[in-house]
Amino acid sequence: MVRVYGNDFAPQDAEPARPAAPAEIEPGLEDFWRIVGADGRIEPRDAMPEDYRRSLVRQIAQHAHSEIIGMQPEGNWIGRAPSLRRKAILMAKVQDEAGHGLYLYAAAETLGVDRADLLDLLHSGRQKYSSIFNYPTLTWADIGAIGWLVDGAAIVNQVPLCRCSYGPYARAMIRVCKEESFHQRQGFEALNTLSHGTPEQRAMAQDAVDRWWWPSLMMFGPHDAESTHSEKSMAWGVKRFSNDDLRQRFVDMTVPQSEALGLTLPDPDLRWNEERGHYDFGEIDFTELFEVIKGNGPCNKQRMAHRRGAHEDGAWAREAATAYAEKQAARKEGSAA
Ligand code: BYC
Repeated sequence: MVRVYGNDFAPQDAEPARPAAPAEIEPGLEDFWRIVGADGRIEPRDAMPEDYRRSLVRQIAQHAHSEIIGMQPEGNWIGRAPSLRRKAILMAKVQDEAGHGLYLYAAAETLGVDRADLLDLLHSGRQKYSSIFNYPTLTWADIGAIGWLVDGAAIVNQVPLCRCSYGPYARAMIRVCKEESFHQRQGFEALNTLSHGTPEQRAMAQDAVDRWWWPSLMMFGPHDAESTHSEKSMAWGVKRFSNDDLRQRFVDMTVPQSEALGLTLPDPDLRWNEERGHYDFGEIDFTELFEVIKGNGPCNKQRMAHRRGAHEDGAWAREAATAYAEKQAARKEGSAA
């Protein structure tokens, strides 16, 4: 079992049956399907279907982009954190997100792509990043709500990815999940302080939860029936659970936590269903998700402009690192001669 601290989740306990391998296996891919069928790991030099490789590049790049764009809404509050302690914690968290981006770009590169090209695809709008980072962080309580809800949703989505069939992605996710779990707890703790504080602080915490709840549910993607990649991704052992199953898991885990916080989740249809053994919840506005994905969310333009600017401003650091690496390589060559 993959153990993360906080929202422990043993995904294999209830993993659904995997769609079968194709009836006719392409010559040369017998080992791929044998390894996937036996729950083993595919490594970079192993033969793999071209659409498996392409789909992984798409998902891992999108995930990496989400991590680095995800630094923006939280970075917005580093200079305005209410205490030195909160500021130090937030800085460490935002730095962790940059690290997650790096692990993920490195994992994508094992599939034969270059991170510079992936960044170009992001900057030109040809690759996506998570919808959630297109919402603004209006008050300090948003930092708590992001930690609790957004990182909470990320953990539920990502713990099963620690068991995904592609070795470098699965291994990167183990460390990411441990750190996300820590982030989720810091968000809960920050929000707990506010929800048990003055009436104004409590109102601020409730307002943040009201704004972040539905976008957090959208992070899991469209309903299963509308999910274009799920079927193949599950047959390949990349996705282990469907979008709707993970979303349900998140709701079930979060409702008791909201009760501990003394905050209300903004859904009048949310109630325990004894028969199903799960919480029922209201309809998600998927029109909003698709509009945000298309670039029409409240902060898409701002996020992309900032990202492109940061990339241009960082050119000198990339040039310096390349020059240093070349110098080191030349020195090594010189001493070997
Ligand atoms: N936002 O067939 P589907 C984090 C797209 S990082 C934008 O179900 P799939 C964190 C989807 O790409 C959070 N697009 O896709 C960081 C596809 O479009 P394309 C990111 C979305 O891949 C810092 C189309 O809709 N987490 O949490 O099977 C601080 C159809 O969807 C979204 C990851 O990236 C969305 N929400 O499933 C704090 C995890 N949902 O590509 C926290 C890894 C769907 O065909 N990724 N789309 O044009 C995954 O698990 C899966 O890729 C998803 C989607 C569940 C997101």
